[in-house]
Amino acid sequence: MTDLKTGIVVNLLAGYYDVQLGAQVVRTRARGVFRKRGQKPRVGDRVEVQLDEHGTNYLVGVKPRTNLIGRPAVANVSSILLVISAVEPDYTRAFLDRYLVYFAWQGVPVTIYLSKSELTSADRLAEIKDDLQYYHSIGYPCFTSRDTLKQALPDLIKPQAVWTLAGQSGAGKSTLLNYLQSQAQQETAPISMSLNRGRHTTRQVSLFALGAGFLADTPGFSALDLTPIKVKELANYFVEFAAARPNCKFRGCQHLSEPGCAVKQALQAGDIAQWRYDDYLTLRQEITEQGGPEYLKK
Ligand SMILES: Nc1nc2c(ncn2[C@@H]2O[C@H](COP(=O)(O)OP(=O)(O)OP(=O)(O)O)[C@@H](O)[C@H]2O)c(=O)[nH]1
Ligand SMILES: [Mg+2]
Ligand SMILES: [Zn+2]
Repeated sequence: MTDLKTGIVVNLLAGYYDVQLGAQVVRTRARGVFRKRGQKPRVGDRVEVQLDEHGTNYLVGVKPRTNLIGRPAVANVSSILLVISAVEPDYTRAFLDRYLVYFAWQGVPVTIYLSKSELTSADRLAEIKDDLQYYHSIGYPCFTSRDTLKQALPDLIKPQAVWTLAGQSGAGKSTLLNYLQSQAQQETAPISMSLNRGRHTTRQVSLFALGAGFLADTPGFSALDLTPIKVKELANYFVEFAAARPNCKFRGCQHLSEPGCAVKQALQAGDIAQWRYDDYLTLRQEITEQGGPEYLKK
């Protein structure tokens, strides 16, 4: 009997699992018992590895997960690093709010990074930065300089934490990862190419060591299905609404046209941004309509 070691799955490839054990990465195979139980280890899973007498490493156990997010999935996501580009694809508030609602629903904190800021006009950049100031003020740290992010991020990543890149195809997730972690050599491609091919340049999930934990590259979770969210709970995931909500007159206030609504008051006072409220209404409608938006039905 050899001893068990605990590590984290950093890569999946055709039946093999690469596991970070201390400073080294070992290639392991899963015991058949997993398949029988219908259990599939994922990148980010904390696992037990056993070296058998023939020198083969076996993955013999998966520890309980805190979450499992996206497709392909990442397990135990502790924070999201959301990459939003100023252009190509163009910055939109609606898109940003979709992501923020989704991850708030999943209970995972988000840090925002604006890419390609040098490709837009000074006026447009100022508008986007005003928005980011707002997001920052409601609790989402925002970075617009990759140098500043590179300085700050390693200290933000707690031991063993799994930070995960999210954002649209072509936003610049892999480009950012390659900059933050020089050992990562992830493929990147101009947006026109990735869109023409109708798929992401990055197609797998992989973890890269960063700070005391990891940063995962992903295809970005761009087809987010919000329809499983209960419509009555949606306002909870607009974090600044949730803060005003205890002051609404009615419990369970949906902030539509109820009297004594503190969210509507904050909106009128300019403390809640109008676009956030409009996006709340749009997402409410999407959730109540069957099936969600067209692009999820493909
Ligand atoms: N000028 C400029 N180009 C950038 C920046 N970030 C990314 N790019 C370019 O944008 C294109 C797409 O970048 P990727 O890093 O491949 O995008 P991605 O988010 O990983 O895309 P997927 O893997 O398809 O999800 C590449 O041509 C990059 O060189 C940036 O900050 N400035
Ligand atoms: Mg990529
Ligand atoms: Zn209300």
